[in-house]
Amino acid sequence: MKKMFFYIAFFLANSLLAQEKTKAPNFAIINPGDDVIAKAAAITPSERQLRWQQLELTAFFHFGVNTFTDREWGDGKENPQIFNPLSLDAKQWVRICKDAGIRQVILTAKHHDGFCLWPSKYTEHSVKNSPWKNGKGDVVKEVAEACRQYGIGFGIYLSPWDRNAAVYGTDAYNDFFINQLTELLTQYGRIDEVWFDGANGEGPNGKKQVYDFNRWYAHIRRLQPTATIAIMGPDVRWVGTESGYGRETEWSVVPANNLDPKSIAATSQKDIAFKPQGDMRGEDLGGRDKIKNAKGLVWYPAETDVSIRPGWFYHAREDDKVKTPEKLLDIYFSSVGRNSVLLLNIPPDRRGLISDSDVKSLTGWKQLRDTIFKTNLVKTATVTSANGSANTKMLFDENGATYWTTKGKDTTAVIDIQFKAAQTLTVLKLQENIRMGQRVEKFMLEYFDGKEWKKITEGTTIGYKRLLRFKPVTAKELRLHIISSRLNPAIAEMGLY
Ligand code: FUL
Repeated sequence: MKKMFFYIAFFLANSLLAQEKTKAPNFAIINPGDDVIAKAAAITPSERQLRWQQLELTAFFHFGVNTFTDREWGDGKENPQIFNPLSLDAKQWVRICKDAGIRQVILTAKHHDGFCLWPSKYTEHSVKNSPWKNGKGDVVKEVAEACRQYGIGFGIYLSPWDRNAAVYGTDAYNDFFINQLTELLTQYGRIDEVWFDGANGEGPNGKKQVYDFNRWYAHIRRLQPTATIAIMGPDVRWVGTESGYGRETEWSVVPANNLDPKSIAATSQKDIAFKPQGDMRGEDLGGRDKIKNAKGLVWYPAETDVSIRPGWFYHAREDDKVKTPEKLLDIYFSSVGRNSVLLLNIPPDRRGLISDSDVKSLTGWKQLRDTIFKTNLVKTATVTSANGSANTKMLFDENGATYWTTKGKDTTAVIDIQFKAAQTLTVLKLQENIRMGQRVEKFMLEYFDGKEWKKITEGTTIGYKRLLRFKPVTAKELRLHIISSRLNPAIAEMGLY
């Protein structure tokens, strides 16, 4: 009996190990003669990237001394005495986000002014020298606890540029930064995202700071292995604009010039731990033309950051400039609906509360989304496909891990949708099972008007999620064409609303 247990345990341990071993890396080195298109199509996100992508909606809280000086960028010379949010309620912040469907928040633990929202041991420029809670307060702790209470993710923004630190501009700053990271990554439970922007200035010595990013990444991987490192980091790419509007063609697999075998050998991991280098700002980053001569490819998905107000920090004068629910909806379609994660900034005010105007917009935005996406009409249709797997139910089982695909090596497909009675439609939703990679390059939706087939809408990439709005169409019969795909398309979800 004992022996039997031993064998079972041994077998289980081995199969777990095998699973771990077979998990594909989130990058590929391209060698001469390789089929680069097939290789690109087989690259999949790391576990942490997959978790992050599924969040869809995340929020930023820009809060700090700038909230009290009414500025966007502080110079580090602020008197900590100005920081006094008398009604600060982090639970209110997080509850409002949760009610709006947001699944993770990122707090500016330290912005460019160097003022720390936690009582860091390494600087005097922090909450510990403010009148708020007699210097005993800790905003990072309060937000982290609220996130745990409401069951949403928690991330930190730690500005590399620090206009207060005396050591900025010297090697010692990299140690100082590691110390601050250590405090944040060890004292507040699980951290889900670490967000670095690229701002870089000169220190008091007149020298530009050289950031030791690779050392910081390794440190984060060690202390918080499940955290995504965003923007100036290996896991998440900046979409390239702060407008809220991402690319129509958005590939999560992009070329990386610095992905040579030597740099890969330096990371013993399957997921890269350095920032991929290449054109991350063009209109199409991963199309066939862009990858045909690539030496390396990496899964590096886009994040779209935008503020609900003109500025990143709260300014009373912008209370009447809060984005409307309709504008936020448009941003939703143009970020989440374009294979990106939305990072929406909602800055708390001087009281330490999210103001009414922002709450009103967020509530309206959620209502608009709920109304549009209430019923997926595909669920009421007969869905068939001549060259695809018979199990078309996978297309609307609300499970991103199951998928419908084509037979043999077919990279094109036609999916027929037949309603019992004509339906009026305005939105198409498509999702690929990105656990298989990102594959679709071109698709088109059409309807039968009684005489002929007419195009409703079309697109290029799908990725994790693609949403397309169109003028209302009333039809009984529709067809989705997958016109081009890198390998067999693996469609996880389809929706019509
Ligand atoms: C930028 C900063 O300079 C802005 O103040 C803001 O924090 C934005 C999200 O990142 O780089």
